[in-house]
Amino acid sequence: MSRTRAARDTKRAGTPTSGSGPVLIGILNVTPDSFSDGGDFFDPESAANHAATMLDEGAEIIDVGGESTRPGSDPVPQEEEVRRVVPAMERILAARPDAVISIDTYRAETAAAALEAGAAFVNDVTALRGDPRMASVVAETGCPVVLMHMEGEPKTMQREPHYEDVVREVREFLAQRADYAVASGVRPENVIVDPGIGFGKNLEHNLALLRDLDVLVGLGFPVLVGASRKRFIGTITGVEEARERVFGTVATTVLAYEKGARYFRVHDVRANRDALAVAEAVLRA
Ligand code: HH2
Repeated sequence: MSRTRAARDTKRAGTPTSGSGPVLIGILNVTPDSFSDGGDFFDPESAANHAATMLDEGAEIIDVGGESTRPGSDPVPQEEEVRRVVPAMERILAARPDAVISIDTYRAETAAAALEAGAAFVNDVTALRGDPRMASVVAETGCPVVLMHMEGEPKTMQREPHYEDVVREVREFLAQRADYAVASGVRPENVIVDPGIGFGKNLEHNLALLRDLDVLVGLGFPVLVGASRKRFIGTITGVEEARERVFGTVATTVLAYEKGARYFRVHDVRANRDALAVAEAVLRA
């Protein structure tokens, strides 16, 4: 067994999904066009430096993505996605061999390349619908997978999203996708579900999902929330600049934690870590 593979398997066995308490996932967008930090970490060295900072600030997982899924974005070719994420991951793992890395992709080939390079998690915004081979890659590797709800696709998803009952529909979708994952050989304890804040949802939909997050927690899988710096926070606060939406983001993190969410995918690790530490202390007092 290669050293990378041995280290990776040890990490998978001890992934934070098996513990308790909130888990912060630091976002690393190796893209030129992400909505809040596009271009900032496009070269492997700045990506690795930023990952190290987020790990030092309290992130337990680094989520590496090579394609923006912001509203209106276009897909990038699969080979280009691999060219972006794998060198960044290798650089991170060379500097921090214990880092737990998640790969943010819906493509099986990209996931397989990232897992081979040492990733321990797959974050699939299409919940295994984007590529028919993704479920078997995840099942064969035995790694945790995030199944996210998205209505439509990034290019068009924010054009008048519509639901009869957004919470019920998202719950049903996630239950079905979890069933599909398990039927495809993914272990139930490796399934994480995510309402997909901002993915085919207007302000009202996002607020309903955050308010009723306990309904999704009731599915019995750990819940991940990715609200960091998103548009709806700017709509509420009037903060136009995405990277300045940290205070609004922290409010979503604390409320979601109180409702039972377990994973928090954030850009600003330190602010969310401190907020979660205080929230956890109060809830456990
Ligand atoms: N949000 C984004 C990307 N990936 N994955 C999960 N599981 N949940 C999310 O809410 C989520 C996600 C979008 O945010 P970001 O990565 O900051 O932007 P971009 O897609 O423009 O790179």
